[in-house]
Amino acid sequence: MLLNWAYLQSRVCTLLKNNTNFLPIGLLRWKTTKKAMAKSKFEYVREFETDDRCLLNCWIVVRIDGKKFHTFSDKHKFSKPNDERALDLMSHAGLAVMKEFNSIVLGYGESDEYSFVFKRNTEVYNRRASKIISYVCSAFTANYVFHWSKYFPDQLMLYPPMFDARLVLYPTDTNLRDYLSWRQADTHINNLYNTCFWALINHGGLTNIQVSQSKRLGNFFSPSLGPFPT
Ligand SMILES: Nc1nc2c(ncn2[C@@H]2O[C@H](COP(=O)(O)OP(=O)(O)OP(=O)(O)O)[C@@H](O)[C@H]2O)c(=O)[nH]1
Ligand SMILES: [Mg+2]
Repeated sequence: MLLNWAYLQSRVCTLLKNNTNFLPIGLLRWKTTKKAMAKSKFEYVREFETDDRCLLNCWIVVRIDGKKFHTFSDKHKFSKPNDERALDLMSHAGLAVMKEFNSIVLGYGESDEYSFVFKRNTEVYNRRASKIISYVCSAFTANYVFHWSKYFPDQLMLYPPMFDARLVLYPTDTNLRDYLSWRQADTHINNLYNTCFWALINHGGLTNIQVSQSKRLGNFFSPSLGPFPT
């Protein structure tokens, strides 16, 4: 049946190509219907769509972040504080996004998040925010899931991970640099905290609760425990 339909279509095309005066009545009717549909009384609903074109001459930054990765990392037995397989998979997905969008000039990732900086004069998707956010987020998520088994050959993916995404515009170079410094400071603070936290549990013999209840992690580090891990 499918084959016949394809055959008929190709026959019609050949006839049209060879004879410009020939227009089968069926095709004519189909064409008119399509045109009429495009201009239907329902067309007005398009007016409800908002123009979300990003302001010109601004850096466009999209940041994706894993949904409830605290739970996802526990269920999938990520090692603490940093799981190299998980970080490599994030970087693989990040790189795939950068290959997909030529106008991304910088990517920066930590933990379950990744930031992508588009060059300020990019015309990608006519700078439409919703298109950019949704494509980046779905490209990242799809790649994360698609390449999971390469990085976690012995760990089945138990449920689909999700990522949110936001788009922010930075009008000056200083703003962009400060944004990146902000994310970098976050990496540094979180890593220092997590490294100390898990060192106290794994090597200091303390419980999760004991460490959590302490106001200052530094209080725990005594000569017997050795210096702060670096
Ligand atoms: N063990 C382990 N956990 C990680 C690793 N990378 C990320 N995580 C977890 O992912 C969390 C990411 O932090 P958030 O994004 O603030 O928390 P979240 O649980 O994802 O919550 P929402 O983003 O608000 O949905 C961390 O707190 C860790 O629990 C890793 O390499 N190892
Ligand atoms: Mg998260």
